[in-house]
Amino acid sequence: MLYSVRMRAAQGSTHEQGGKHISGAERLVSGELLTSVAAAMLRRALSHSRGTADFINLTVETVPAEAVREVTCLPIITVNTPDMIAGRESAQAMLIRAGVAPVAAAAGMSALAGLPVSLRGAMVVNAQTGLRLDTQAERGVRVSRMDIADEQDYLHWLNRQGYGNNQIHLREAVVLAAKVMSAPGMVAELCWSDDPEYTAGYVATPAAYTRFTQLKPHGSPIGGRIFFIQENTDLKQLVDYLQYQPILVKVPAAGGA
Ligand code: WAQ
Ligand code: MG
Ligand code: MG
Ligand code: MG
Repeated sequence: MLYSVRMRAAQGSTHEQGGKHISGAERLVSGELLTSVAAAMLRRALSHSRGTADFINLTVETVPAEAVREVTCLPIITVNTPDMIAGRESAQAMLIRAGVAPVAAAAGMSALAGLPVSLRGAMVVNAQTGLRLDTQAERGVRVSRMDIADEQDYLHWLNRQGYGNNQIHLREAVVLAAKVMSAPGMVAELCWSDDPEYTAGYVATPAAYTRFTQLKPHGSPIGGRIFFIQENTDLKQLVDYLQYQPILVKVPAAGGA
């Protein structure tokens, strides 16, 4: 038996009543870790760079171990971009190489760049037309029920590539991207953080998780994600998979990166 632990925190009022999204997190852990993981999520909501939460929703649900599927995380590539403009150009080019139509890549990029406030989840966008398919407005689709299969293996794998212990954004994003790219019909993902001090973002494709060191202006509290999907994808099945399919992410077999 595993536990899905999900947290969402807002300021001003609840998310539903228009409060400002502060922080969210999702884990899939064993019973021994449950209380410490839940406590860490509360701490995170109460001391976040986006502000202090005054509404926190913490949800714990059991997940049968038989339902869990394993996926392998993507190789990580870092591209040092001199500024945000160069970063966005490179990211857009990478989306197109992954099979997103140029018009859809451009539409996605401007949708994310033009957000008035952060989304809490991701926009799902048609990779051919660039049209947004989910109807969830500022909520977006929130991926959950995923985690690292073995924390020590994962930290070693990251360390060997020069990604240290404190890179919590990277650690979480690599796990999320692994689940997202394993979903049926997924073409690519584009992301940058809503944490004001965190300018890096990434494009995930079936081949790699490519980070760009600057995808948004330093100090901007607006971030989000876009999932570009194939035209004929069953949207309900896809969203179900992203929200409910329990996934544990393992590192590539030794010998790989
Ligand atoms: N499911 C769907 N969308 C999500 C989720 C989720 N579980 N978590 C976050 N988002 C969306 C939401 O719109 C947030 O506003 C946005 O992503 C950014 O979330 O150095 O830290 O947690 O390699 O701030 C990327 C680069 C960091 C890491 C991303 O995102 C690296 C990051 P944050
Ligand atoms: Mg978050
Ligand atoms: Mg996050
Ligand atoms: Mg954030």
